[in-house]
Amino acid sequence: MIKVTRQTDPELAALVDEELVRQEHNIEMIASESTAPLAVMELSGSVFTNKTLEGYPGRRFQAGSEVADKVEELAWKRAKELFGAEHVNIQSYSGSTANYSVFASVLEPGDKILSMRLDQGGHLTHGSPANWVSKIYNHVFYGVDKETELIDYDELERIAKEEKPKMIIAGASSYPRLIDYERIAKVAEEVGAYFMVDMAHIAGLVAAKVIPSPIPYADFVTSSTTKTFCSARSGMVFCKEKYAKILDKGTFPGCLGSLMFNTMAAKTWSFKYAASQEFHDIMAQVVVNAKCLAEELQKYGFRIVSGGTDNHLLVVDLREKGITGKTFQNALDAVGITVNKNMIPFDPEKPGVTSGVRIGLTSVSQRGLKEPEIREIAAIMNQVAQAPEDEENLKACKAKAEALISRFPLYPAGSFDD
Ligand code: DSN
Repeated sequence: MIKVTRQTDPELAALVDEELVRQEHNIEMIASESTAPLAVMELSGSVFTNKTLEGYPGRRFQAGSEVADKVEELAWKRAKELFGAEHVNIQSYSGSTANYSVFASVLEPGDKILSMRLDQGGHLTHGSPANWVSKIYNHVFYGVDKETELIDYDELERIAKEEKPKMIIAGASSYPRLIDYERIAKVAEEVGAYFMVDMAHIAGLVAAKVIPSPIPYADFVTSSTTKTFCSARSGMVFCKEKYAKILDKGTFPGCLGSLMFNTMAAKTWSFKYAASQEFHDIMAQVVVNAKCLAEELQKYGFRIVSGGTDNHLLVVDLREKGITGKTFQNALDAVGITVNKNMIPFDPEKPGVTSGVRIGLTSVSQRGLKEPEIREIAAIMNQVAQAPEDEENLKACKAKAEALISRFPLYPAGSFDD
């Protein structure tokens, strides 16, 4: 797949090979990652890369759009059927720009947004002081209950009634539980706010109908198309038909420029694939595997935030093990298990250190790992946690991790032979 690069830039080709080997040999458990199917890789590098296009089918600013128009219309049809949505806009380049395009469509500078705190599971683009949106809008936040570590819906409702936000956002980067969209939609209606759900992390599970969909309840649903959706690095936005025109105008020309038609083609393929039995079965196994890992780690004495998981990820509180998220992340990395350090709710540690790690099950489930292998991973994780700086221990764990993952190829043999 990189034949020409190999001939023209061996130095770069070698780095691509090195990354393939890294992914092949590692147990990838970053919750926002998945493995792109080969068709997604092909289409992401297809001739649609060459086409500059702005606007919408039938209303493009550039000539020569007739083929691209058919692709975008096919994507709309497939995406709306898959998610049961009234309207979709698939021009976003990512989950972040999907969020920006909704803000650009319906908010004015100074408007107030109520969203989930970043340090309790929310997302940077929902109003973190570190993100540019915080310079434009006013942000207020809800969080989780200290005891249950579930979203504190009573607090959310109280803040919404006091603050009267123009928009309420649900959706998170590290929340392992289902979200009560119906309840938040009711609050939004009562206070006259738009209700937006960012389903970036869970879009694949929603598409496969293994967890409930926010689409019936929210005015706008945004998403990236990587993560559990397992497609190109890109984005999408769904909305009710009554907001279709305002969303399209807010997306282009309101927020974005010319299209990335290559990834749009890849997403179009994924909207078909995500309706397949194969994809459904993988997504169902993702949830089974996440629950299995949570239960196994609990048996080894790890505390799981909120007591478990309903989706593709879990957040592990390491304080009882006497190690930080940073230490555990680095030790696991050394044995070939890739996770990320993560704040736990009310974390006493700094964001660069943290008391927890976030673990995602999408990539390993795509590779075919099931409960027996997940139990092996839990045992390796426990062994790592017992002596995370002992080189002999890490060496032994690495051998176990490599032996395990070598039984489950990342891609079918020969996929990248030039
Ligand atoms: N928000 C980051 C994550 O969840 O890992 C990237 O999307």
